[in-house]
Amino acid sequence: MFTIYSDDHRLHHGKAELNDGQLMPCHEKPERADSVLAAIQSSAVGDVIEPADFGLEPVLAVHTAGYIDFLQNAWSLWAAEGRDWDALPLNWPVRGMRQVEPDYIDGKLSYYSFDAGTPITPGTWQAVFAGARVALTGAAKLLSGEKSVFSLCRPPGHHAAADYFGGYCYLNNAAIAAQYLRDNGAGKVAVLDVDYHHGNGTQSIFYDRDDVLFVSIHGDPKQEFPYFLGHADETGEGPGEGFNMNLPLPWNTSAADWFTALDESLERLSRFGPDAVVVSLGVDTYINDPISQFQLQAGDYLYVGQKIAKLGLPAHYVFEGGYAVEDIGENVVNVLRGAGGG
Ligand code: SP5
Ligand code: ZN
Repeated sequence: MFTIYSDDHRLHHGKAELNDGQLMPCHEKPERADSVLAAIQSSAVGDVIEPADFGLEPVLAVHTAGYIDFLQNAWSLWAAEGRDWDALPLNWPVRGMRQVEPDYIDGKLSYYSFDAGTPITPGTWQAVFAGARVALTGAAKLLSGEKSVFSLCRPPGHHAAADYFGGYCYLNNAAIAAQYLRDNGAGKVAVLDVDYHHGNGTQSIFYDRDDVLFVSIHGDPKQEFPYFLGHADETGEGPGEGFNMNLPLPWNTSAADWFTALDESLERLSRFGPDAVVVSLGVDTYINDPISQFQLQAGDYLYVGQKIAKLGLPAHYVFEGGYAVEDIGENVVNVLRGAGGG
């Protein structure tokens, strides 16, 4: 199985996220991709290739022009104010406030974000645009007949919506890939999100559509980030009614209970009958993940890949979360091995 990877992810290396009431080193750091790449290179998963260029159009098929313009210019607007530390938002437009884009950069950061864990740095745009190219290259490979591919995207994407960033995510790589598949011949696409956190961005992008099914297994938003989306009663709207499925699970969920949810997800996915599946592959469901509370062990990830492969569908694995840097390489490789890559 091909892995698509670009070194440009290194251009995004945030200094700090707000966590437990303090600014602390970002969990989402370049070493995450190093770990996964090293594990792939030292296993028999397959070749690692560079992404191709797709321009901005397939990114603008998912994200608004205003948001992309913001991402491209945020750092220079921030630096023009004399700041040399990463840009972070400070407040948000909650109930009763208005959604009007401010002129000043600090206000724009607030308008286009939902948390204080997702810094914008000098190289963020270049890195996230490269990540989108990685995901698009993976999608293109699937369209040209590959059975399964892995896009080693960093930073992750599934928390990013059409017009906001957060949860360490800026561009929604999985959504960009799914939309590209739709626009280039796939009639129906399913997104299966197995990251520990709810893929709020992906859900919101496809919520009113019946051509892209979104299914997610994640920490119950009553307990877990992102808190404000991901409940079981979110089933889609308008034509999309019935094409969104959330399986929230409590803290300390065992591997056995998690796999029961996976079986249910795969059953729904199968019934949908998609032409391809995009897997938002987070391995923060791992028992030793530093910010998460599920209990999967390294060997369990083999079954994740095996069960998804049993669908018999072209599958595009897109890397999302997973913060136990020493172990995420092995966990990802286990998924890909299970899926048939080496
Ligand atoms: C892609 C992805 O996995 N994004 C996750 C973003 C989570 N950000 C919030 C993390 C809050 C962690 N709090 C843990 C407290 C432990 N002391
Ligand atoms: Zn996650």
